[in-house]
Amino acid sequence: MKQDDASSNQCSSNDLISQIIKARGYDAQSLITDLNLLPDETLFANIDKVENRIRTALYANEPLVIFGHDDPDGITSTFILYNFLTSCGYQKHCYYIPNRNLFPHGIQSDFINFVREKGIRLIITVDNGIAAYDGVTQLNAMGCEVIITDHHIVQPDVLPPAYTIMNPQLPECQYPFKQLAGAGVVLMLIRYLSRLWNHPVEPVNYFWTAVGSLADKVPMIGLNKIIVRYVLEHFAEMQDETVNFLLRSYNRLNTQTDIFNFLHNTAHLIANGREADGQHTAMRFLLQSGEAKAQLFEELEHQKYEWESELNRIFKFMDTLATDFVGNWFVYYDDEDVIPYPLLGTAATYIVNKLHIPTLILKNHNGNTVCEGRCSEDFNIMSAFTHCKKHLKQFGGHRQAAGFTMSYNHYDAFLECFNNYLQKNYYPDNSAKISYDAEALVTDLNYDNWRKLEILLPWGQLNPEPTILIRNTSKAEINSCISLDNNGKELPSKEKGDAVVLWKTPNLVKVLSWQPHFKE
Ligand SMILES: [Mn+2]
Repeated sequence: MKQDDASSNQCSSNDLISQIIKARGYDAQSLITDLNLLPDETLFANIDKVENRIRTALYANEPLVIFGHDDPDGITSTFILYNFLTSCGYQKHCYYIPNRNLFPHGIQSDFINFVREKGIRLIITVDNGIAAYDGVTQLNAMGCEVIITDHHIVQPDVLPPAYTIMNPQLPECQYPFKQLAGAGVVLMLIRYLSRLWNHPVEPVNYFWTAVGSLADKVPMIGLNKIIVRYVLEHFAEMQDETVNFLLRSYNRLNTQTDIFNFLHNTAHLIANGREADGQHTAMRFLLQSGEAKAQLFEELEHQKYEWESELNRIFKFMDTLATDFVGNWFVYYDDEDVIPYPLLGTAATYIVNKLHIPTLILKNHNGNTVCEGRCSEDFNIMSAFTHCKKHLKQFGGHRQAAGFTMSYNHYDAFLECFNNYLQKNYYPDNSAKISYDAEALVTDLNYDNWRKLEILLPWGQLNPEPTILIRNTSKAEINSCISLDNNGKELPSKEKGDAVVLWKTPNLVKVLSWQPHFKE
């Protein structure tokens, strides 16, 4: 009997990590993470102009507003800049977090009114602004200057007429890493200010940048990975009142996995808290202390709980839409108002994870049609929207996640345009079979091996949890070692077979594929 390659290669546990490193093409160099590897911030186009303008404002005691965004990346971006200015002795800065449930994305009339009433002349956007051509034009007309810091895709033909723009995606920007989150861009800005002003950047800023970056699902490679790994390795230095507060209601963080989960949990908490008039519960939670902080925390926890129940309801509904779906792209217009506006993107992502095809979810919102689009790496939904822009009022985003606003009477024309683009530019690769990083025995999925894998953290886009092939195993055998994720592929109850599993946490795997074991 011929031995099959795999069984002769009954990999010992030590082998597991080296198999994964090899499968992913990592070398020793790519596993080193050191803040000294961060590029020189002067490579950012316009960063000198940004510094100059903020310094002038600081000396002149000018009122200034940080215009944020109501997701964890926007909240952390706002908080990092706000706090840094406070620590430098800035006295007249405030923030404004728009509420996407009340107004469309970007600079809208609510913010314009706020600026007018407060008599503010200087605005710094964080995690947004690059698509705010009209908003910036209006602010300019009021005599304001707008500094844009953003990480979203630049549309060169509608670049806002801002005082200056800091965005790694600007064509002329020499900064080598383009995939920073909004918080990452702000972190690089304060590192630069800190250098020029001789004022320290507190280590906890890396913590908040990691929270924003993980929440924004930026690729966990390059600088994003360096920043998050720095937090995992130096967590003991990342102290501020909020981190200490959160740790009090958290179990001890013993491992890098625990810290990684703590970062995600913190992001989930501050994803809640939208209010009116530029206020935000999560921002107030971050900035307050003592009893007020504790109360705001309770409010956020409550909202998080409600949100999670709502999410479960939506996922169940999306399941009914996705079951037996046939087609190479998915579109759903939520006429019946089942999906709340803030969950459109989440609902679209859910469908992409299930069906692996480009997905659009639309609904009426404030008299317009709004849409969130999502897709896998085999498509570029932002290019598709750009192609259809004559039908859209406003659009923006990234390759795999973008959104737009349009007037309803353009819907049919838009769909036709989108479909045309898709016919010419989307080639789904159905033949792609599930690949894996390593082969192992089911008993290798143990705690000690997981701990060794922690050098590969943080998991995220382009650096997912390891996928492992286990040959000639059964449901009972896997279950005797580790728990099975309910969302994975169902395993036959008795039959033995070859399974590819995603190793998600020390004691949880999700089955991605299964086939009967091949015997000669
Ligand atoms: Mn962002």
